[in-house]
Amino acid sequence: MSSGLYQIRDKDLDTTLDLTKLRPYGDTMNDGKVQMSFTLPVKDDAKGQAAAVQMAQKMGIADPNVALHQKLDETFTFYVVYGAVTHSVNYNEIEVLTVADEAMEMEETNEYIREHIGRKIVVVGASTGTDAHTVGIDAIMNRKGFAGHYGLERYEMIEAYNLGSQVPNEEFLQKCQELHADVALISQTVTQKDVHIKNMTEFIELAEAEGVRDKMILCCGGARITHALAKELGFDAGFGAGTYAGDVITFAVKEMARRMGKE
Ligand code: B12
Repeated sequence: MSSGLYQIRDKDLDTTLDLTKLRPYGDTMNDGKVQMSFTLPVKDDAKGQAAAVQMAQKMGIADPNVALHQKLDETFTFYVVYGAVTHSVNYNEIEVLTVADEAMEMEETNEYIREHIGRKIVVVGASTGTDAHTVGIDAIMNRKGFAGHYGLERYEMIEAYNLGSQVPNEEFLQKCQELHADVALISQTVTQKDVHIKNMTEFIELAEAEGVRDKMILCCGGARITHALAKELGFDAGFGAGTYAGDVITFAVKEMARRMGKE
């Protein structure tokens, strides 16, 4: 290997990382390189590509390059554009509200429940309101689990009830009461026109009106749910994409123990 190659790399490589001006990393530090994709309702030709370039420039992308233009049909074209963002963010100033408890393994959770709660706990979950998406709540509750993480139905110290999808708030709350739920899990996938916010707010109001809000740990989840949003709506915790059963149940059992003073 010639030393010349290393000299070129050393010269070109800006290794200065400034977290107050954080930028995406492509080939070198701070180069701001990103790749994005979108569809324009125009035909696949040079004019369409020029439109994609302008669109990227208006989004703050410098030197946009159309890496791919793919005809979808006569009047729709899919673009992949590569370029450098001209913006940066101050990483040091970012504060995020997150669930602090580190997820326990299934056996560890069972042991924690035995030791701190002293009985099986009841967990009731559903996709509520008009939401028909079941995969998220199944990932958390189904015995076989998701991506190698067992679901709550498999936990020895948990009685888990998955009520499925499109369960009205009233019915869900009634079932929680009938089953003496310790933990209620609500899944919300569709967020169009903020339908999830309306539905989850309605659930909290209902629980408060029935005087049962504080009898259960209330958790919600879905691709666009954050812990901050959940707290704002009156839930105890919220979980987004990439959540496993261990994440939510660790929070729930530790919160139960905290409330019982048996942490
Ligand atoms: C499969 C699917 C469907 C299927 C659902 C079948 C079923 N049985 O679930 C069908 C075809 C029915 C469907 C219908 C619709 N869908 Co759809 N669907 C999808 C799709 C492709 C996958 C969703 C999924 O299964 N993800 C996999 C799971 C594992 O991920 P997850 O849900 O995020 O769950 C994880 C976390 O969020 C979290 N989590 C989720 N819930 C909970 C709950 C708790 C308590 C906790 C702790 C954690 C947790 O843990 C899970 C595991 O990590 C997505 C697009 C996509 N690729 O994501 C669109 C998508 C969700 N659908 C969408 C839409 C718009 C619809 C429809 C409105 C379309 C229409 N116009 O009819 C309808 C709505 C029907 C209804 N009434 O709800 C949009 C939602 C956009 C938005 N933000 O609102 C998406 C994003 C597609 C898109 N890009 O537009 N859909």
